[in-house]
Amino acid sequence: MNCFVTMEVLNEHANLGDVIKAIPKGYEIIVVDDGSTDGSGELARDMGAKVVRHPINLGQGLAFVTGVKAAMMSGAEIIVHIDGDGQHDPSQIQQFTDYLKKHPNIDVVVGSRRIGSNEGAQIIRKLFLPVFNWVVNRICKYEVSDYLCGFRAYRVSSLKKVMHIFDEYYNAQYNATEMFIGFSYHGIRVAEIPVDITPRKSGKSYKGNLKYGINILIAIGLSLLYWNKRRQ
Ligand SMILES: Nc1nc2c(ncn2[C@@H]2O[C@H](COP(=O)(O)OP(=O)(O)OP(=O)(O)O)[C@@H](O)[C@H]2O)c(=O)[nH]1
Ligand SMILES: [Mg+2]
Repeated sequence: MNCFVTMEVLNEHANLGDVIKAIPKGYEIIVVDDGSTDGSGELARDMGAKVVRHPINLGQGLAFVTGVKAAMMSGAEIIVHIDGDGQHDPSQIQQFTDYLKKHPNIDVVVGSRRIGSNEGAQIIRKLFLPVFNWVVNRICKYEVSDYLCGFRAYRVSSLKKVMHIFDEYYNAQYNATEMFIGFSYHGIRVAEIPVDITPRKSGKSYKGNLKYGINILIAIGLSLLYWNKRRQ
């Protein structure tokens, strides 16, 4: 199967080299350079990744969409998404693709920091993420423990069913909620595996806590409206 790894980077020069180096052999790598000014894109290109560049910063959610489109156009069948900030362990990529290969009835595998280790998280996130997770599980009828974890693998066939949501409405930074609600409307089966999240070695999170929480609430509301409208 054609397996791709995609990631978005905004000024991650100090972290990106270690991430790319640790990606197992056999995966095509697509890096979306989301308007970096520190040479992140050039570094990725020098290390053999395909780089798509946004000349201005559009946000992680939109950069994810660019990465998915680039991978689809290159013939991807499975896409593993990983952050470029070094918080995920690239050696775990193979566990995601192995899972999909062994379980033909599963379409999306999401990493879980709650069943893995989560020393990289801020306390406030540890408190409110389970609440959002509970709400989205009730809506989707999934039983995942950490749907907002960015370390995931998708069959491209499942992404094709939900990507149109980003043509009509999008949140520049976030897209997990929209996709998961879409997956559930399409009967797409989701499983989870434990992953380990470590603190960033360099730089700090671009996402604040209050802004993050409010945006997820907005995403839940708008996704419900969007997907319910399509059902009628
Ligand atoms: N937040 C943010 N991240 C971006 C953007 N463009 C690309 N990224 C990349 O998206 C990845 C995740 O960014 P982070 O800000 O660390 O967000 P996160 O890891 O989802 O959340 P934290 O738990 O707060 O670290 C990194 O590789 C960033 O470089 C952007 O506009 N905003
Ligand atoms: Mg991060």
